Amino acid sequence: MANKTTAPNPEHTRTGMNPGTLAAAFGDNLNFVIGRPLELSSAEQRYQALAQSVRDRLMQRWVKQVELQNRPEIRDVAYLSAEFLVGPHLGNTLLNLGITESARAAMSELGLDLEALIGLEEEPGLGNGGLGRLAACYLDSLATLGYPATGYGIRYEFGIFDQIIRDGWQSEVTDKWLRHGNVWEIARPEFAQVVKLGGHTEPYTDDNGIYRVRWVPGRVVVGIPYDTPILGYGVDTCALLRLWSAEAAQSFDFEDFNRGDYYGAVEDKVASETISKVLYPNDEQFEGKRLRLEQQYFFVCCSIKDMIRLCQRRGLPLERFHEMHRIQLNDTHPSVAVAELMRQLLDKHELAWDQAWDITRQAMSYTNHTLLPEALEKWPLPLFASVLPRHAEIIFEINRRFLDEVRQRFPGDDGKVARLSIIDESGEKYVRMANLAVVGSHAVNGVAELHSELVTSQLFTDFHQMDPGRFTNVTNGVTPRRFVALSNPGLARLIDDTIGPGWLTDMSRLRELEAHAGDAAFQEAWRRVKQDNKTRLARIIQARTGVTVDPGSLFDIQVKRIHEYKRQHLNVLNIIALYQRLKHDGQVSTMPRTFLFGGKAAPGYYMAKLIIKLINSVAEVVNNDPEIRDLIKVVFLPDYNVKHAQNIYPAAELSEQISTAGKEASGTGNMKFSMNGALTIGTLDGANVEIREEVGAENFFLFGLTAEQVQQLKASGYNPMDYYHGDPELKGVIDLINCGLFSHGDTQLFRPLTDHLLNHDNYLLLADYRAYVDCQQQVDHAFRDPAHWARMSILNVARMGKFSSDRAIREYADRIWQIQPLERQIGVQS
Ligand code: NBG
Repeated sequence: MANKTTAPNPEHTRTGMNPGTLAAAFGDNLNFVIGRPLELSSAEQRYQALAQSVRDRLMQRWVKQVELQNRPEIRDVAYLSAEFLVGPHLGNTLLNLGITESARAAMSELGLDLEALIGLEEEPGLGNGGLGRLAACYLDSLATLGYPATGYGIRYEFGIFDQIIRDGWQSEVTDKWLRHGNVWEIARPEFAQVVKLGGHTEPYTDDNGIYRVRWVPGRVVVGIPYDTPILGYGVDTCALLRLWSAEAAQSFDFEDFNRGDYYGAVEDKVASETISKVLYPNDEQFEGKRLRLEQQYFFVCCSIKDMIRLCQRRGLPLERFHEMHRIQLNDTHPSVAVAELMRQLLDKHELAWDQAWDITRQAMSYTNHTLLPEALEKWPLPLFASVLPRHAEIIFEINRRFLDEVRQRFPGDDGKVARLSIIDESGEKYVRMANLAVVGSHAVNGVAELHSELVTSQLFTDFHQMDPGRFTNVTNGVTPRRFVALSNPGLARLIDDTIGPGWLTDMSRLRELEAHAGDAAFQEAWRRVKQDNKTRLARIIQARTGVTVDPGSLFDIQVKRIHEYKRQHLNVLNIIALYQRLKHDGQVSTMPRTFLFGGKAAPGYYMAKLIIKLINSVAEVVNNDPEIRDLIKVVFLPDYNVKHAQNIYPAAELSEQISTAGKEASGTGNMKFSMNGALTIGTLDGANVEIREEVGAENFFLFGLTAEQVQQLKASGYNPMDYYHGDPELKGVIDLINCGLFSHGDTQLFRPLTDHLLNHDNYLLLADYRAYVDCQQQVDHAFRDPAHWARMSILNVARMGKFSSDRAIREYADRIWQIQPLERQIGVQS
């Protein structure tokens, strides 16, 4: 069919881009879609009408692209991820369409405030932290660079919990993000997929005498896709976010119903829908729950079937599946895809094993996001086989063939065979999902240079020895559209005015700022932007916590999930040391500082929750101590999420990236801070290493043991008590916590934390304490010289080009997926 969609026409209410057409579209949508007159509409309904108007403009572009993309020769990327932390859509889509100002004018004509409407959008919290946000940044870059791509995941009815703080403790509140519906998605029941679970397998011989297996499931659920196009910046191309929602295969079991067992009939419906109910709120902690495995399989099965459907619709034989679809496994959560694609190709489409395996390996690639042993997914074999009996068989066969190869290459090396095996047989049997992902992929990457190095030298040593060429690094990146242009419009404007536009899609151009780094007038303008952002954040802090902070103080910020390896409590130890010095030595001076924390703790992670309580307890004492004269303030900003992050990064002056070296795979907050002109205090961990390389050692506050030193210290027998006894200030700090100063005299409250530090200290806080505290004093010193600080800040931004997610996506595209932008793919054939 010919392309009937029209080009954007400024006169069309449905698609026009000027204030007049936008205002008219808004009115139409309010009347015809929402069904309210302006005067009687609620703020929420006005948000909906505006979002609907923007969505129309988005859909116009999407529809066009689908038509272009629907050819057999087009290769696309399927990014499989259990999490997508996309953040609110409205502001970002306006930015990408380039109509923020039009929309502002349109709303103001109607007496409405654009920012207020944007602020009403619920955040789709479909992720835990860095891993989910990375997936969202990658969709933004895929769309912006014009690569055909689909992000496949789960439409959780309840995303990551909302965090509230009660008496200093975290409590969790259900995230009802769909309460008012979701304007940005379109349900596609016509593309529903059926998913089998449980049951058993039956071998049989087909008409040609070939041995085959059929899977007789215990139950069946249906996956309904919900589509959200993600528009690129300044282009008409979109990536598609396709999230699956679970429904019962039949709403009612009529047999039960007729017997009068109404509740029994409804039971199946409830059980089926449970699968996509809720996101597991664990960041880097494996939870071996059956439901979690069902979630993983559910979205993987739907997604693989969807890709096969597309092949068939475009008339491509399945033998060429891997030429059409490149599948990226975002960590091991979707790694059952290896077995599922094999199952589809073997059982359903009757390909031979070798050919199916070839297709699978060429299609798949896997990104590892953590080395933490507690995060590695290992399913007890009996549990795995009871949910996925056919996949267990296929995995055994993959493993048998793979281990035969290992034995041939390394005769007699049983240790190696045991380590490489997809099945852990050292005790109870487990399926090692990371091994499955590596064996089934043609490329495996870590997310920063140091991390990728450790992936090969420590995690997958034997795999690397067998096939070094399979391993590579792609350092993470973040989108400067959301995290600079949208979050920090003042900075974006200043940069535009200084070097001209274009840098948002070519971040190497930021280097042109270097020439202005020493210019006093430019520094002044730079500081003014930061000051405005700090004033805005101070107002938010006041409104949300009641704490008054001085916008003139140094904003020192640590926002990220709460985890012992990220060492928020090391930050607290420094605050207490500073507090002690200020109280006991009147001579000590410090630049006024605001220590800001934010982040969620996994609900079952006791130590992380105790760290939150400690932060709030220290805040209570420090903030209310008249002797401190407001020189330092400590704030825990509740419910850290993408929406709040957008107000935080632009206001930061110091970015805390203080994980134990070797533990943070990459970090991406570190990049967002630095792009917004914050200086980093950090260890040589994850992407910090590369950030420091880029911005220059003189513009980065480095401290602490290296990953290698950490290992050596541990190997030589680390004793935290030595540091406690060897450093009177450190001893004073820990004793102060233990004496109950921060807990209304309760000497036991923080014992689990201090005891752990003194007796185990797995993350070497005490070993790094002195270096950290001294480095913080260098920060204080540097902050006294505003011109010097401004220069360092400007140079940080100027040299952050490498960390745009555009660079990362180009690397995946060229080195792992071998894929071209859509425009070029089409050009190539015509
Ligand atoms: C996280 C790492 C971060 C990294 C993100 C994105 C997991 C399992 N890993 O360091 O901890 O930046 O992934 O790669 O959430």
